[in-house]
Amino acid sequence: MPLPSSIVILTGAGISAESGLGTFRDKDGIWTKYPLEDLATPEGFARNPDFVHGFYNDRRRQLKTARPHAGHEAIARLQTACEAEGREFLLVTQNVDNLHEQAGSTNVVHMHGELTQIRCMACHAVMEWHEDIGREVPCPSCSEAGYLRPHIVWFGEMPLEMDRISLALSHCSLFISIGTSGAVYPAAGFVQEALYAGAKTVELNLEPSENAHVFSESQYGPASEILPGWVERLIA
Ligand code: BJW
Repeated sequence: MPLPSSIVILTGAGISAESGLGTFRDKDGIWTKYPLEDLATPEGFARNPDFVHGFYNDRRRQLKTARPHAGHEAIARLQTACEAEGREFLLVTQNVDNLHEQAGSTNVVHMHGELTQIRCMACHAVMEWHEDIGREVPCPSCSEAGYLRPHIVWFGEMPLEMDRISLALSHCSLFISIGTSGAVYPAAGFVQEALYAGAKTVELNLEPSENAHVFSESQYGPASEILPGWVERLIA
């Protein structure tokens, strides 16, 4: 069977769980330990920037030693196979880590931003950044101190590259959702957009997500175990 003409993959925190990065809503997830409204909203950052910088500094440090697993690598292999056959392929991740890139994926859409980028609220420059940030750090672009923030999409903010995602969904023939609970919009609504386009919809997750009933095919288990075989069957 030929590969589908246009594939869109959406990944969430579950794909990075076996690389040691925490998920949000699972038992022991990040939002069970920390208050979401203090850490993932612009209002929380305005109230206590030191707390929010500390949270993202810890996660940026943790990312330095995190490595991709067989599931990330399988997605990168699928991209290579699609591009070799002239198929369209878009990987959209809600994750702010860079494990897909470490595994070899390219042109990844990070719709919720990236841990290794910062943004200046004074001059709006977005810059690569791998170290800790604090209020005392001046912006490398405009030299103002106190205006740097993580380049992360918090609740109430518009996710990034929505036009590119919507265009890909509008004509995709296969939509695959991996390691996401389906609790956060607009990402949770992508499966509906893919269905409107007539796509086959597949969920690969540890357990059924909030949207499980909408998918035409599903397989449940750890991403590192189920993805390699699923991708090999598609490529074969
Ligand atoms: C495994 C596994 C293994 C575990 N193998 N699987 C009321 C109704 C509808 C919407 C709203 C509403 N009120 C407000 C809204 C909008 C709001 C929203 O959705 N809120 C909900 C809580 C209801 N959304 C927003 O505000 C967004 N912006 C927005 O909507 O703008 C307006 C707009 C309008 C129209 C069009 C477009 C835009 C912004 C959302 C920002 C989310 N930010 C965060 C934090 C920042 C990133 C960071 O710090 O890392 O992003 S929140 C957090 O949740 C993070 C994640 O990307 C996101 C999704 O979580 P994810 O990835 O699904 O993780 P989990 O933990 O939930 O699930 C993990 C899954 O993996 C589970 O299913 C496990 O089973 C599985 N798993 N181990 C495979 N080994």
